[in-house]
Amino acid sequence: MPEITTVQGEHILHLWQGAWIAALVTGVITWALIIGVPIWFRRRSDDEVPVQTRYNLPIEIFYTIFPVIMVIAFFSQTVRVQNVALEHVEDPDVVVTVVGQKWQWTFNYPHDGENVFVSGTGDDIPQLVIPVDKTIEFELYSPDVIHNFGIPAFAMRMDVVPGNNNSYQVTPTEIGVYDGKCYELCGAYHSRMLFTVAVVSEADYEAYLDDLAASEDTSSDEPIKGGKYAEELITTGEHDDEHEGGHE
Ligand SMILES: [Cu+2]
Repeated sequence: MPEITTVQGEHILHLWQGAWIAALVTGVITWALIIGVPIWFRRRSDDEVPVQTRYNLPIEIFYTIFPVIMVIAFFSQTVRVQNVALEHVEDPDVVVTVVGQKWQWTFNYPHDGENVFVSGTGDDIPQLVIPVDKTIEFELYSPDVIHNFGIPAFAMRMDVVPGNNNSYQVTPTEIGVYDGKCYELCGAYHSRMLFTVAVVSEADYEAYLDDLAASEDTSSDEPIKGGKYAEELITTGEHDDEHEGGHE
């Protein structure tokens, strides 16, 4: 597993580690029985027939109840962590509108009542910039097909479904740059739906938004939720100026 750098991701990491430990303990006991029983209870001589036990009530009760307890434990821990991972606090510090379009990402940020954004192309991998130690909500939009917005260092990903606006929140705890990509096979250039995430200080975050707002190419009234623009860039290498909010 990569080093996990969000509050929510820590819970997911611990669930994964706990599940592996529980599964390995079960595995070791099971392997010991599979290998050990034929050795311990083998026929040792022709005169001596092994005990022909028909049933053993305590063992049967044990191996009925114990797996049920395991299922309950796995299930309840999964639900508990899922609730943490999907928790939505009422007032996230930042709401980023993430658009997965064929075949790149657009990141929209609210800034002084306006919208600023970056939009990637197949050749130009975009960077998502978010402040450290703040709760960030990603609102996921797709104008075309199902994509999946995932960041391994956050131990989180979620489908981006047209017409069904999914969202999740993260609280990054460490400044750094992390990789992200589309995790849902979405067409010809799926493999180029890469992006990076820069977790920065709040001052750097504000400065970044100011930079975007300074250019008409990266600011707009409303979040850019359409997708055609990036598709054209990939297939023709240039874009048509008719599309609003485009940038070079
Ligand atoms: Cu995709």
